[in-house]
Amino acid sequence: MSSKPKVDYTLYLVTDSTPAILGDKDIVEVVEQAIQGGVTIVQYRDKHADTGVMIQTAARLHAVTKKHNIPLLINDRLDVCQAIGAEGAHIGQDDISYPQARKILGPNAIIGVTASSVQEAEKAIQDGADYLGIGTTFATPTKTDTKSIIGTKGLQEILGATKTGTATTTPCVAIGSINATNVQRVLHQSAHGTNRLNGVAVVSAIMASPDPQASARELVLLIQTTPEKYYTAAPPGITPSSTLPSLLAQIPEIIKTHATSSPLSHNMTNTVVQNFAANVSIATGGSPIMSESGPEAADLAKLGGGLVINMGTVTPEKLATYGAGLRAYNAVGSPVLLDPVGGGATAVRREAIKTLLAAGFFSIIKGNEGEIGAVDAAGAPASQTPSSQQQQRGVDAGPSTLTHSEKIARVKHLAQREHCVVLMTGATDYLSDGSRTITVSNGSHFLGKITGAGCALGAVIVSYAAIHPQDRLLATLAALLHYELAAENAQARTDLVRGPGSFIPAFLDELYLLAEEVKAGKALAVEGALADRVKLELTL
Ligand code: 3NM
Repeated sequence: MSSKPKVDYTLYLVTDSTPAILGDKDIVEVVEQAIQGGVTIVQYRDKHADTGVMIQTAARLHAVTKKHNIPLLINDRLDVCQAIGAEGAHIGQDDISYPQARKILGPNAIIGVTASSVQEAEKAIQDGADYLGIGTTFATPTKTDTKSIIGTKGLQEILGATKTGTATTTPCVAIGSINATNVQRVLHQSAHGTNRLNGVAVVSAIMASPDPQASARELVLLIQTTPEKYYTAAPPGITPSSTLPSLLAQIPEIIKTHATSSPLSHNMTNTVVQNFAANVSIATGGSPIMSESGPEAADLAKLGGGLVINMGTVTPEKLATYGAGLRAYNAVGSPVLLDPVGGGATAVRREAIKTLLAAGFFSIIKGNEGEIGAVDAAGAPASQTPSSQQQQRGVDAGPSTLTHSEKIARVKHLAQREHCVVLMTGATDYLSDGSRTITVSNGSHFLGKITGAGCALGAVIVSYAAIHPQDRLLATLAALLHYELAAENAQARTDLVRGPGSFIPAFLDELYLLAEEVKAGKALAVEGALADRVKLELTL
């Protein structure tokens, strides 16, 4: 080898020759088709074959990769690498050490190292590895002896550490159950600031595919189409408003669009609030469906609405259903709101939050202070002791333990970590997308005296998020203001409202009336009328 080739890690194919994955296809044909589909680097990995067979297969593969000008690396077996003159090798933590491998293969070989933790990553970088294969991202039947399943949180932690550590630019690819349904969210959720994965490594998504070329092409397209298109508060090319007057000016139009387009509000919600949440959604102009069927979610996700996952009465069976719903909506890029009801109350709920955060991407996370604290703690990197873990009593928020500036910091940090919109409800609501943080001090004290007020708000937010994908923070704000101004209007009806019981019907009326008036151009649309009524503060 004359000099080290420059490597494109975008789509890294790791081969597998077992019948369960390769079937009766020819490995060399599969690899060639995959390269024609866009694979940029290939690793030959075979844990079972005899050395002679490995050398033969590797030589055939090398002929193909050389023809397409793509590097071929050999997993673990430096002897096979040397025998056929491959461009390099990939070594795991239990294989030969990196310095030994470098000594054997020489300075120009590409040598990658597997890392499952920040410590392993830092060590490999210090040693001088050419790239890191990080994971295992998600549990995979392709490799069952994996040591740790680190999820996108673990990837994010490693990407964060490799950036701040030795200021390295060592490329990183993630591996473990990555496929067309999750590749964009893996790329999005693993990002730590501007430090991102350089690519993904896959086995079964291509090797087990009946059409490896088409599968590779689809993956490359997904990798190259910015995931932000689906997942960020504001998609690429759109600069969201960042002043209060400009945000407020858009709210009447958003309320009007919502009230006239009947967006679907799909609720996988708790049994206590289903009826109330459905009525609230209808009153605002939404079209609610309270379906808790995993198989049905894929069809419902195609209807352009949003999904609420509300853990209020979570059970193991429901958790599986939530996962199916989450995947279905993520696959089409429609919004999903997590309402981690009672998230800090029991170990089961804390675990449920962890499972859900690992299972997919939430566009909006909404909860009271205790619940947001539980989400913060559940997704914190393993190396950090979460400061936000607090015991919650029942599903109520409990007494606040944070100051105003701590609350701002909490929602902002969580929004940045999860790359989503976070709403922490309370007497003052805190709303953030990680760069804009808004506090809202409207509403009615009666909202704290009826059950389901928070859950019903989720049902409203998600359909607002569906009709205003340009800016999901603003969509959430519009939903929140619709909700809280209607609550104020209801409370003001002292002729009708004497307590929580009579507040509920008055509130439904006012949600409906506010939407009707905005539709008719009467309420809130008059210059300044909205600004006069809401108490907002924006922190950038
Ligand atoms: N290494 P699939 S996981 C080869 O975590 C390999 O280091 C892993 O296969 C690691 O894309 C894995 O089919 C298998 O899930 C990945």
